[in-house]
Amino acid sequence: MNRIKNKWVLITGATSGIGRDTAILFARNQANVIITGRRENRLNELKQKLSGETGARILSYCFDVRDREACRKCVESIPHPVDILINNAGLASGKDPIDQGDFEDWDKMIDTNIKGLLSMTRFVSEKMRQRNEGHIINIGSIAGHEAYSGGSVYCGTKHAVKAITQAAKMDLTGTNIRVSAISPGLVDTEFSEVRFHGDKDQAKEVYKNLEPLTGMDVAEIIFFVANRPSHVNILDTIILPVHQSSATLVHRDEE
Ligand code: NDP
Ligand code: 8X3
Repeated sequence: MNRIKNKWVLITGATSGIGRDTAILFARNQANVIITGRRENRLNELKQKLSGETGARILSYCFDVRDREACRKCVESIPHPVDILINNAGLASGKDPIDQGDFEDWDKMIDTNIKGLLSMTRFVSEKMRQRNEGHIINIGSIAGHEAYSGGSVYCGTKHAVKAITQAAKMDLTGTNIRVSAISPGLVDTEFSEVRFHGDKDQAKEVYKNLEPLTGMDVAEIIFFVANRPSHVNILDTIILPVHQSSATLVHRDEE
């Protein structure tokens, strides 16, 4: 059963990876999709593709989730109530040990993964409470359930996403608003290239001799979580490739 049809779904970070595939999947399932991100050319390309292929109504807003006023302006400009907010925009920047971490990397991760997600949630949830309906879906990570060396700040931000999800669910107790987290392991997107500051070779090593998840694998789980009957709230889901068993335990085929 498709309960998503005609819903308005706002996806942050829809220019790449999980967010882009989620936008495609929801549009193919007749949702109206609001795509956001900082790269305007990619937003335009996706908007054109989805409008042409699916006939879904697509809106796009180009902004940085670290800019709180831009988040406010986006939410205030949307001409329809947002039924589902998918807080997906996020990144890892660097993988340095704690004593060598780069403050600029740390700020980027904290300001995007925590504060950006909070800004969007604050503005959208206020309106959801007024309507007594809605669904907030936060993209967490296995790194929000476990920590690993070199991930002190990234894992810290994703642990924060887990805590924010749990507390928001409690704050909204008694309303019809649902709150969920999606916590994937290794997904082959632009994530590792961004983490290693554009070093494609280093990024490739992350997925070497292993079949990672795809953005669409995760999009399908997001869709499943969003498409439950209105009395069902999935609070979290951990999704791993079959050859990944924890944040750090990965089996790779021999060369
Ligand atoms: P990608 O790098 O492919 O996509 C990240 C998206 O986030 C892009 O659309 C990017 O858009 C957007 N984004 C990043 N920073 C900002 C910002 N400041 N303002 C607005 N948008 C921003 O990576 P993924 O698809 O893998 O990542 C999506 C989410 O999934 C992230 O939260 C990540 O932490 C999480 N995740 C990823 C995993 C993986 O292994 N890939 C595993 C578990 C979780 P633009 O640059 O145009 O702004
Ligand atoms: C991204 C997955 O394992 O690199 O959240 O932290 S991992």
